[in-house]
Amino acid sequence: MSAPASVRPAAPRPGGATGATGAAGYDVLRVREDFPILSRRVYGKPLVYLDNAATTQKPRAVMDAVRSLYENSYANIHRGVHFLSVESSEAYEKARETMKDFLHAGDTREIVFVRGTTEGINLVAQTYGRANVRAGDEILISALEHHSNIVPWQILCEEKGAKLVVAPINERGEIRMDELERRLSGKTKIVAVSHVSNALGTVNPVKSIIALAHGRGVPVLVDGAQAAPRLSVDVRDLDCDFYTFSGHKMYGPTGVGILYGKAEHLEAMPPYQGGGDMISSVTFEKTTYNILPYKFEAGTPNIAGGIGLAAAADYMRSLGIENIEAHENDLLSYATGRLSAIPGLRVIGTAREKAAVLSFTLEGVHPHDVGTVLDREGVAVRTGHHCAQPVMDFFQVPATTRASFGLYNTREEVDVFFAGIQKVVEMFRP
Ligand code: 7TS
Repeated sequence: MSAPASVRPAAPRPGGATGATGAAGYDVLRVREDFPILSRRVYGKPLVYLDNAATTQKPRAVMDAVRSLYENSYANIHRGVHFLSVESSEAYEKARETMKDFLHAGDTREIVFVRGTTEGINLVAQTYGRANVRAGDEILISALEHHSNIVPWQILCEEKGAKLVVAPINERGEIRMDELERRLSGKTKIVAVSHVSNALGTVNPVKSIIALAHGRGVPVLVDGAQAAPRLSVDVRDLDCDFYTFSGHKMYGPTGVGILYGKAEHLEAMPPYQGGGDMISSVTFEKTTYNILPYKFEAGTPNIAGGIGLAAAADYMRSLGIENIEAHENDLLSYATGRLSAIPGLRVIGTAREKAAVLSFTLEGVHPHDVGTVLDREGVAVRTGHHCAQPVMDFFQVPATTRASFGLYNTREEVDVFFAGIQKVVEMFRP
């Protein structure tokens, strides 16, 4: 996919410490009021939460949806004829409908509730993968992937005697498309690639990757963990075979996420886990499986999580996904501009299409020290390898400091972050 123009960071605005950044009419100060935790102070300072790629804070709308379920409608779903069970089941299925719309999918049969991205990828590896991958086959990923889009495929390869093939990246942290294309072969059984890199923020051209793979009859799984919180995702336009993401990174609850799969694949795939709800009938001789999507949803699911996730999707749509994207891109370009003035600071990941993530190293200072000093200023960032060790290896750094922006961050917060880094420089540089 050639990312839409709005994915590209806008030019920094001069001076510009204003709450209302990004899209015209996007009132970030108003938005912040929806998130009670943002008024917390840490170490006596206002919280500046810049660890959104790890997880996002929750708006009242999400907490209210979960609370309302437990206060008014809670019972186990799909099993009871009683009033509350019917009401809970209806709310859960309505949540599925909301997530179908969020992804612009065509059918709720294609929307499977999972625990999160990690489970979505493992589900595909263990069902589609196990059924279709044989000794000598290949699975193609990119060098940008989070460990959860590497290890499940390694486990499958080990079991089947298949080979994990990796498309390399360039110095900007972009997938080398020519190299990816060269690695697509008659042996490739699936391509698995992230939509947005969590370590670098690179927005990958997934639509182009999917077209290339489909040209050779190879299905594609997209890890949308970092895309769902900020980009408008249209699975039919992308034509991806699988798309998966986590609720907690898109302002929803933990322990819930979505796996979208084309019905033709889901129909043909064996089940993932066995148990209640995923069956149609059970005898000791033979069990028949439930229809889609329930075939993949064994056991009592995260009922409140699913309903909270739908509330998060509704919340994001009420703000306008394009507005969120524009707002975050404004923050990214503003922050990139400010940080580039600091001597010895190296931005890791300078892709032309980039979203919401600013990873960097500071010469002579370990990222953990940067993170610790920033923490004392009330600024929450992530330091480490970000579960993407091969990316760190490529850039020959053990770790980076990563600031990642969300829909509620402001330019003033970027200024606090910048001042914190200046303090680090003063403390650690002779
Ligand atoms: N894929 C990507 C691109 C991710 O960023 C993450 C989590 C996952 C998969 C796994 O998601 P989970 O919800 O199943 O854990 N990324 C991060 C991160 O960057 N810092 O903490 C978690």
